[in-house]
Amino acid sequence: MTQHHRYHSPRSLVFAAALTLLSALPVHAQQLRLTGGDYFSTDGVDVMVFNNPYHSFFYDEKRSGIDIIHQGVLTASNGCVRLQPTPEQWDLVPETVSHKIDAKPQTVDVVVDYPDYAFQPEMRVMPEGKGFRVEVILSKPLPQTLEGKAGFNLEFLPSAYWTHSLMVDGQPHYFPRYPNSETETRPNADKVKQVLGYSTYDDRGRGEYISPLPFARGHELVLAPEDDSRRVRITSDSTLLMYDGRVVAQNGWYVVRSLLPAGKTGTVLSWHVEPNAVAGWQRQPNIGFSQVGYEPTQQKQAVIELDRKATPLASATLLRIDATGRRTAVLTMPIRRWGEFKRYQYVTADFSQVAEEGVYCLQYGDQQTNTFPIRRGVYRDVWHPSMDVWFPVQMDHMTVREAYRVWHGEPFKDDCVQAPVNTEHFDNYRQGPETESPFRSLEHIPGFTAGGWFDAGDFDIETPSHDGTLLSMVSTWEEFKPLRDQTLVDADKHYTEIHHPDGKPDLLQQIAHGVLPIVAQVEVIGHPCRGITLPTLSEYHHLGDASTETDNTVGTGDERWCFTSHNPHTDYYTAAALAATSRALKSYDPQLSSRCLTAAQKVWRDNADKPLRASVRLQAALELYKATADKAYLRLLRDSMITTLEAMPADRASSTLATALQAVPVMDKGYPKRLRPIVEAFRQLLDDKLRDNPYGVDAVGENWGGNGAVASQGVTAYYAHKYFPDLVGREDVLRVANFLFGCHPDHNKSFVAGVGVRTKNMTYGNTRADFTFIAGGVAPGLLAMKPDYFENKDDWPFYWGQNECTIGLTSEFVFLGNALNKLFE
Ligand SMILES: [Ca+2]
Ligand SMILES: [Ca+2]
Repeated sequence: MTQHHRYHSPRSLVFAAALTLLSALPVHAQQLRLTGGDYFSTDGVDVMVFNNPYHSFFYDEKRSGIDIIHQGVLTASNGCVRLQPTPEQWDLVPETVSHKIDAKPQTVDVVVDYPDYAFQPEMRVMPEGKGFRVEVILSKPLPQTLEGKAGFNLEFLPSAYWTHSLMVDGQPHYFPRYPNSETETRPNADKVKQVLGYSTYDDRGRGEYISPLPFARGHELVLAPEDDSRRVRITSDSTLLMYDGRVVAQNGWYVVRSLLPAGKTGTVLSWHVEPNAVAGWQRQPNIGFSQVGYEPTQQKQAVIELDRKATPLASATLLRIDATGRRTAVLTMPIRRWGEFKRYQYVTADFSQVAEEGVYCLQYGDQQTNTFPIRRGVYRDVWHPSMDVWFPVQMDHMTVREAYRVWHGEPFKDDCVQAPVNTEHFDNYRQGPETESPFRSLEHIPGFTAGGWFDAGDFDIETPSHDGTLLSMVSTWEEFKPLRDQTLVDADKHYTEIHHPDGKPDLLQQIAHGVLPIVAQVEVIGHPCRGITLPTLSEYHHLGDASTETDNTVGTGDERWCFTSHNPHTDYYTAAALAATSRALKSYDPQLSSRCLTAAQKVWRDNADKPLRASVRLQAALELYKATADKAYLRLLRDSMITTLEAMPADRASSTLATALQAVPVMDKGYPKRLRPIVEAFRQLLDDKLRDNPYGVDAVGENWGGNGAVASQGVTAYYAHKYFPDLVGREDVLRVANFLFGCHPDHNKSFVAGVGVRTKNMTYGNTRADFTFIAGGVAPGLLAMKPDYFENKDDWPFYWGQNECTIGLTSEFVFLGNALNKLFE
């Protein structure tokens, strides 16, 4: 409960209210204490100290070092000795050397290492007064090169603090809504190196970089003094400098920093940090339900997420709203306790018995949810925004218009050049000592100025994600034949227009567009490749219209690089995608279809001497058999499909099982009987998930949100239900849909942007700095922080693992959306 009433009450009432509180609650919030040996905690304040080390590949993710979870929200992060005022993602992050949690005397001691500078600062955190103390301890004086550069930083989430005040040594200020603090230019020779020697800054040959200047300085900072849920007081004998990281990177945070002194050892810096604790604070319940609504005949269950300290109520209520706005309670639902999962407890309320069509909402305690429908055909349109809007916006090499808006111009007319040999790239691309292609390093490669999708929020063409998306789209086509046409795609003019039918099914147009760079790889390079991406970090982090990424002129040095290395796994996956695509396009575009099949067969033949023992080879065999009816592929499937699945642990077999189920129509009569025990193990796995958490899916991901696994579970459940309805039911598919549509932890908005009554405000795509969404994109979902925190932020788009939509997940959702309709035909 918030206690804002005191700001507006006469003094006597405040006194009366305070007396009431005194009788009900402890006088003061408890001191921070190490709970369960993991992190410091008190009422509504959790302080994690390097429970989450810096990531070895994503570097600065703003979810490492010292983190503060304030009233259930990650509001401060990156507490650590850092080498820049406002570090960016690719600035150096330290490795953790040691991490000691000591319950007596309640300290956490961390030593980190910057190997490039032989610099190993120690940080010690301990409860102090109403907050905690951080000390930085040096065993050797600061290296000279880091004097004036190394400091202790703690970063604060802009969206949690803008619209709030700030007090600096008692003087009133407010947080800038938009970054407007000052910078200075400094010579590049003075710059602390970034990871792998890269530079995020394009200095246009000026030999200088920009360094932010502080917008406030003092010895006592009080952030958000007016807000009990956000107030943090920081004091130090060292000067506290406050920066706005957004002046150098739009995903920057507000940073509080003190420089480490030169020439000193021992405890060289100490801060007292006091995040406000509210005695007896409890998080508000999160009432999870499907924002899309429900079919009358399906099961309907709200999952309510509660603070662990909360006492569950006895019941919840379902209300119906009529045309005059009158609300009528139509069902009192007994609350059933489910148990604990991560940091919360869960209860459920069932309203399956209500089948009358209408507008409804749920009430638990004094909280009423937004409304949702119960009606027949509720899923009919759910996949339309993904195909009508989201996929068109992802189209590379096209100008994409929607009514008055041009989403982007035609990008990358200068694609592409051969990636140089021996290149380690920052986004998980690498080129070995050979080009493995007919091209020399940096030589222009023709044939890549059409087709493809931006695989996510960045501007690369990633081959494996294209393969997965094409396979999923062909499955959607062959299983459901959706003829929807709401998009104009003019491949010759490189022009796409949203909400403009052109007489051709949009799904086939997307398949034909997406496969172009993939088939070109086999035809021009000779085999599938890792993909095509931006050569430099300063190009890679581009925000804005993709057509301004390069100058669109061949030979000027800003072209994307084609990473031409390959391996049997990518080869077989690509062969599968090409073979599947050849079937879908057979009558729509016979010439492209035939190119795809020729390429698929070539890739298969070229790998004949490397018969990979993996399910991806079986997937390629299945797609090739369906495309050619060549019995050699069928023999391989008959010999290996079941044995391959039997050798896999059930929890890793879900997508292979989907392939095996898709093979049912082409296999012998005895096949379903042999497959049945595998489907039984899948049934067991679904039941295990229902015991793990009340949602019955892998709700929370570790490095990336969990929704990819959730959607994949739904697709496998759909095929399992199709062929083994006695083992896997309709509800096993619907559970996945309910989850994606809002019946999930943390908040109850639909993860599918724009689909449902209340949906994600922010997802991460081409428009990632615009605090908005592109309709139909599916958010990655809930992302974990060790040991028990998870979240999906919806006021801050920039966490890629939470909000960066991908073509793979969104194409799986299109399949599921069609499947939901099929279930109720
Ligand atoms: Ca169309
Ligand atoms: Ca160029």
